[in-house]
Amino acid sequence: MATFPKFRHVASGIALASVALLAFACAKRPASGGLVSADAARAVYVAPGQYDEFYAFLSGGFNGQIGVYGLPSGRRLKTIPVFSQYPENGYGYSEETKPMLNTSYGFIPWDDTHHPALSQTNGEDDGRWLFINANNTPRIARIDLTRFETDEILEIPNAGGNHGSPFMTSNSEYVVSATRFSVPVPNADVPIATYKQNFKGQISFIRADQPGKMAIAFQMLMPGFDYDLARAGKAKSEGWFFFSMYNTERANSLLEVNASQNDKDFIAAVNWKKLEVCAKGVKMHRVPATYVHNYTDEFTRQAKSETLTSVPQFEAKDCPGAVYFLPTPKSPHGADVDPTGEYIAAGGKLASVIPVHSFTKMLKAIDDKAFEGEIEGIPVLKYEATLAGEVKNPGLGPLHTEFDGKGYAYTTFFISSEIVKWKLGTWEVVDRVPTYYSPGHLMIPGGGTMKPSGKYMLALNKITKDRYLPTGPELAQSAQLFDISGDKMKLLLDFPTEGEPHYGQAIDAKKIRDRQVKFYKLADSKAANISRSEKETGISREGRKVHVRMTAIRSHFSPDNIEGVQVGDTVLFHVTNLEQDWDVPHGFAIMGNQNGELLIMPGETRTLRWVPPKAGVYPMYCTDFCSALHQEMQGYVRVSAPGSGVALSGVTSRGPQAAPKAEAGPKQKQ
Ligand code: K7E
Ligand code: CUA
Repeated sequence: MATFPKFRHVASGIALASVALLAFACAKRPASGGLVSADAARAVYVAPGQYDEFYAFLSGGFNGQIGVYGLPSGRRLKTIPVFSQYPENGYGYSEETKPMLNTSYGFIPWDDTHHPALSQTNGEDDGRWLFINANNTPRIARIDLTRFETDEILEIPNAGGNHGSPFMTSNSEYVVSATRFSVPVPNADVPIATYKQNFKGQISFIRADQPGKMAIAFQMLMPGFDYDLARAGKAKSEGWFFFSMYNTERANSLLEVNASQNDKDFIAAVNWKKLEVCAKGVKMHRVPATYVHNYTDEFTRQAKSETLTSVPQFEAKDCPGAVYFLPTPKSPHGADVDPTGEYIAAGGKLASVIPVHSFTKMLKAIDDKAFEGEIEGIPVLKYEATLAGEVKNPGLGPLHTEFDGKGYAYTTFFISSEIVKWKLGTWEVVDRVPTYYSPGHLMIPGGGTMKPSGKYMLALNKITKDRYLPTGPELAQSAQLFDISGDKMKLLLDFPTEGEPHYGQAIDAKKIRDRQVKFYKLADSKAANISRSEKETGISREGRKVHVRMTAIRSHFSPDNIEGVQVGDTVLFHVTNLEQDWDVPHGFAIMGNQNGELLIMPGETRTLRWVPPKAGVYPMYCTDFCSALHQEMQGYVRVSAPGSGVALSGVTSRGPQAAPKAEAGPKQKQ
């Protein structure tokens, strides 16, 4: 989504003068606090000790993470770091997790996430995995929902801005990546002014159904437009995918004006079953491309990076009958498919209607060759030939639509700051509610699948203005929960979110909560530097590298007194958490460590790299309050000058030091 001020500027720039005023007027609306009744409070109250009914996963936008919340309470349960380092648990800082953030551009500690997508079975969210895109440096991540951890990241070559991603097919066969920016393919040093000759759009289909084996099945080159969002077909449109796009003008500067010239842009209908057939044929080539695939092994818990050197690729025109353009007014953003697979609703950001295409009519138009032309070999269908209907005067700035499975659609309106409910088939608006303020996506659990739950809807708002206690120049983004079980939408709750919640997914908690990994079995671990007991710990030197294999268990480290480290050494603390019980992580930090802490799950081994800068004694301790004697869980590392004769040793003393404290205390004073 564009930022608010920019959006307003575009809108006014195209003579919707009232729009800017309206946006401002919305912001001035009185808070709705008084409208929310005690019934609403009851509807979202989850009593102490009770569980929420749904897990919600909201993208963190520019924080590169995913926030996990319970619904209906809105309680935040966890942050899952995906594309950003997370010092709280050492993700991207520990030696085991650093490789997850490798790319062909080197190690990257940040990205921008927009669209979480749950894995599906038979068109229904199944709760196995969650995928999400990195928007800036194009990548897709897979999160395992038995551990709520990022396990795998695949980079997408020949893309610039992985925005239309990672939308999911009905049986998790593929997630897609549609490039936002067209770029030279292969990327090369060319004048930007040669955009029209040299820049290409690109859509990738990524195999997603086997952990550790995400791979680009095929990459299709498209005309040099900007590709925005996507949805898989389902039920009757199973086997198809729909991509929205803007900038069919192929502008490369001042897009807010130059890419708003055409009356209609397109939705691309892509028959991926047909692409699979073409991909097997002679037209597909493996072309050179450098990109990185990162994967965490389940048993070593060590992430590994592999660099790939080619990608299977073909031009859209080389697979005739697989791609069609559906003219769609005015820089469409969302392209959303209803649960029956018949209707494809577009969010024309600057359009005054919501156009809805019919899949059945589209097939007929293709049969009848109802084309109005073609672009780079891709037929353009006639607007009237595929149009099912238009929702008239729905609001200003339609963006995204989801469905309740009861014949209704819900569309967000960014500019007029509201959600509009309309009926599929008759296209009449049946209800509207204000949101506070300016929603981007909305989310109904299962609302993009064949089986929406139809009970709650969450609006994901961009702007909060006066809704919460102010916090300096940057105010929280927010989510608002609505009850959609009846005829009228009812606001129940709003809560601030972590980061910008572009889009979310939610799923019946039952599908996830009973499958949680509670700890890692020490017996099953294949971690290279594990110590399965205190007896297996040890300290060793390998040139300028010192390996400390140590253990953590309530409430001590072993060893906890380490000597013989020298300035100029790199110390690798390989800490195994010996606990074999749920919810007993230990932390590890040493004074002056140049990275995040380690947070080590039970049975897991994690490694902290430390380069001590000067001689002295360095305290280390457990950072996670793990027991009554957590505060005693501490130790020292002595660092000596280079070449000093101090022998390398690591001990935990169990004898004399355990003498009664009353005696030891006074004597040791002075
Ligand atoms: Cu509309 Cu990136 Cu899906 Cu933001 S996107 S809202
Ligand atoms: Cu271990 Cu605190």
